[in-house]
Amino acid sequence: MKKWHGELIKTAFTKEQFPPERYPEIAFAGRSNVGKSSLINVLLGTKIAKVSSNPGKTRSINFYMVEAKSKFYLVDLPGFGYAKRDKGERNKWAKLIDFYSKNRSSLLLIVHLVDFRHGFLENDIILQNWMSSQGLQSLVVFTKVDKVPTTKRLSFLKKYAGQMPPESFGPLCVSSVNKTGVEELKSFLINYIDSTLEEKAKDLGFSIKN
Ligand SMILES: Nc1nc2c(ncn2[C@@H]2O[C@H](COP(=O)(O)OP(=O)(O)OP(=O)(O)O)[C@@H](O)[C@H]2O)c(=O)[nH]1
Ligand SMILES: [Mg+2]
Repeated sequence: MKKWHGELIKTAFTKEQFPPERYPEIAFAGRSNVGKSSLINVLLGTKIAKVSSNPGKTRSINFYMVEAKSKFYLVDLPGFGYAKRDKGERNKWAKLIDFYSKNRSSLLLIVHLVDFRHGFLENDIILQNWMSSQGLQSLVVFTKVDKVPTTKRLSFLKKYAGQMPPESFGPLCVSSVNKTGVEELKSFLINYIDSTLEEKAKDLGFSIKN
């Protein structure tokens, strides 16, 4: 697939700092340290998002404008479940993420990243329940698959299959280290944006197909 070009448009600590809803948005959510920012870097082919081995690195909602087949925003959300931040700060993030996802009509999909080694933990289940209560569409992406030997991957997938929320897409498996699954993820996202926009246009009574 064609290379994606990305640019950091906005770092938002408050809702007033969100950019206008001009393009479709795909948000990356998941526990701290699961590899959200690393995957954004791999998708964009540049070290644009800050990555750290210490959980809790991304503390703002970061909007990246992507120029691919169509233009859209990739949105890097602060990780959740990081106990070392103080409660006040964690509540502030939770409120900001909650506000973002409830009020963003341009938000098409949440990519829920889950560490392949650990599978769905308590916080992931809370996130899934919350997304389905909000009617948010999600795609499950297992990260860091390079950390699991190839011979064990199928049994891990079988183990997690029963925990997949029925209404979400996926799972896809990726590694930001050796780029496993990255092209597949890119294709999924482009096709998803195209078909969702086409559907929305149809609802409005016109076609956007070339
Ligand atoms: N082996 C391996 N390590 C990875 C992979 N993706 C990320 N990492 C490492 O995991 C750590 C956390 O990565 P980040 O991308 O900062 O994680 P994050 O989800 O953005 O974390 P927060 O911003 O704290 O929410 C870093 O040390 C990365 O180098 C992967 O696919 N394989
Ligand atoms: Mg991050």
